[in-house]
Amino acid sequence: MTRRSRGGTRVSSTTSCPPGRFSGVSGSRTIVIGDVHGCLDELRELLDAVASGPGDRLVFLGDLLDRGPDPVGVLRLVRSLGAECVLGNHEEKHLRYAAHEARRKTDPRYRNPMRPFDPKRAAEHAALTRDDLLWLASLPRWIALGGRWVAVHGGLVPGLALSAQPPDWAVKLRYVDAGGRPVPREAGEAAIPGVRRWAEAWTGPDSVVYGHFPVGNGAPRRDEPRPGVVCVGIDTGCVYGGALTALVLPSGGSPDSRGPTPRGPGAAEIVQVRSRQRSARPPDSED
Ligand SMILES: [Mn+2]
Repeated sequence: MTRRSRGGTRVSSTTSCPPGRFSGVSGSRTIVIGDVHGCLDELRELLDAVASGPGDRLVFLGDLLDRGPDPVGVLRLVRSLGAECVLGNHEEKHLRYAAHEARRKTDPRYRNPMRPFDPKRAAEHAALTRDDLLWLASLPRWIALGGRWVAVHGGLVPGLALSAQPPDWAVKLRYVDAGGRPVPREAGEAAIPGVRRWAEAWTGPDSVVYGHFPVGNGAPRRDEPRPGVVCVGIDTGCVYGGALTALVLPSGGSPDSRGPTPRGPGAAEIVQVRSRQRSARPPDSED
């Protein structure tokens, strides 16, 4: 992996790549961006750094909302760019909250069973328009990117085709047991023998870019569970003082663009900007 500096932006590549090559690439790229969590300034800086143009496909990995300084601003920017996005567990939480509140308004005896949002999150939820909520409700759980890449927020259950993936796990999966079955986060953190990250057990055939699981040192996590099949985790904890990360796939293409010679995962590039947030540990209690 090579790495070079360009101003405040760290650019690295999964292949050795001649200097200046990146800035010469334009159009028809697929640019995948990790968990933004309200970090609007860093998102603007990252979009500048990747110099996304009209020919590029822009895909977000979910968790646009909550925690950071301007979640609603991030949501509006992503919508205004016409970008695609997979559903994150934080978007899913706002949708569930909205559904309970809507029911409560028509049935005064109904109680919203969810833990109340803290005042900041409640204010942000209240700022979401009907169109924002409809957009959130339209988000898919995974997106086939072409070139044998799939984008998902949490993870994919090994051994299952995309069409057979359990939708609830797609937004929150972290660990699987020795048989490849999903287990709760607590089981993964209890160091039970055989339990490991789903990406270490992923069976392919697609390579996967995912978010949700913050990488401690700000560098993306790369697993290659089978030869030629890679899983790249790009939640580099921007809201916790890490970095905001994009995976740039030069071939890009529409979901049905898999040709007979798909571009291999090695062609991907990583672009990052440093967080402007104060460092903080990820909460233990919330998926
Ligand atoms: Mn998440």
